[in-house]
Amino acid sequence: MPTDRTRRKLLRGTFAAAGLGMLGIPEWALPALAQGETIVPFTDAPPTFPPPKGDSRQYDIRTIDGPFSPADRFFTTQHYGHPVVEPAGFRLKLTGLVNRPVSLSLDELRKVGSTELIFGFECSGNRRPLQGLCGNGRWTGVPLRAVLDRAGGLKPQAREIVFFGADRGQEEVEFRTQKFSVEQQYGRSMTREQLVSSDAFLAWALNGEPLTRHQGSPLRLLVPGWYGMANVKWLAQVHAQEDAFLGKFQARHYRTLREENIDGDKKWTEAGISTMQPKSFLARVTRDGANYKVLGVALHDGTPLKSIEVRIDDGPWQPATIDPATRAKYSWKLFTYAWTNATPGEHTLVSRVTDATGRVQPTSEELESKKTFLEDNSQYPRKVTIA
Ligand SMILES: Nc1nc2c(c(=O)[nH]1)N[C@H]1C(S)=C(S)[C@@H](COP(=O)(O)O)O[C@H]1N2
Ligand SMILES: [Mo]
Repeated sequence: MPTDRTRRKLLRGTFAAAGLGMLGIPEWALPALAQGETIVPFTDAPPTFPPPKGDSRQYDIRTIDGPFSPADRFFTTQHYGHPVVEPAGFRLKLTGLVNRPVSLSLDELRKVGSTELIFGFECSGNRRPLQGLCGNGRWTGVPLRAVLDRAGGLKPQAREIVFFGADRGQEEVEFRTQKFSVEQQYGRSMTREQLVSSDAFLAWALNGEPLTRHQGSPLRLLVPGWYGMANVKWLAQVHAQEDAFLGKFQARHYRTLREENIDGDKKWTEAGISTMQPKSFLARVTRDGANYKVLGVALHDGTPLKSIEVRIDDGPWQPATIDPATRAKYSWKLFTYAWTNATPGEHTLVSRVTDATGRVQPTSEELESKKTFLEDNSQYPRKVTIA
């Protein structure tokens, strides 16, 4: 008997294959605040975003002014700081169980192909109150499979593909009663099946400009539909191997502990983090005269969405409108809701997203079986006071 989770995964796969793709020709893009429009602040959480700290930066989602997040405001986070990788001497190494190990310069990669990918993602730790570890980009680069072809493809024994960044740091590895301090590169892996069914992409530009150091210059991996940790920045090496990769950021750091009901038994499960759970949250409420407008963000794994809805207080769920400029399969989705008849006093506003496989964004109560804080896609009610 498949568990609920594996069944959902199967369903999701089917729909993802049917994919909406890039259907929409953008008809409108959400503007910055229009003249006469003012922000109605949320009263339930600190209204200020922290200034960039060291190498990390959150995206102040109240300032969203178009489908794509500008490179100089794009959120950024990583474990070992920002290494400097000179584009001139750069080589991407393809090693291990590939038919013809190669190393490719940026020019050689560009000759393999150059296409665009619209992809919005969040860090798996993105959550309330700020929800600022997310962004949407128009990336330029080449599909990973075309680059693997330059290495003659994967050998039959290759079962795991490991992606190493140029950044490294000292880590403690515990083994029973022993502890070792070892240098590790940031490393993430995908199984061959995950890779083949993904649209993994190597990007050298964001919104038409070469990647900044924050964004992983000169080259980064993007795994559309997956949480941020998969998008290895400062990509240095792609290594194919037979064994599972058990590096810290694969095997330990990015996982979720849940209490699950499996065939009538309560079981504690730990699972690695991969694709984004469908999620939405409100970015701001604005007022123009007597008219109120709600703007929100939805993030998902590329499975078509059935609906994004907004609810005011105890009212019914009402459909929100998705900005057609964000309709691409892996784009984040921006949505608006025109709030008419707002009455004076305090109100609670919340959004939820439902995808085509029937997955509904859960409430925090429904997510209580998830014990660790990553993958928090719970509905996030916000309060505003209407004067
Ligand atoms: N090389 C490298 N890549 C990395 C990381 C890292 O520490 N090192 N952090 C990952 C995590 S956890 C996230 S959320 C994203 C953040 O991407 P951004 O800084 O472009 O927003 O980068 C990912 N790629
Ligand atoms: Mo992350």
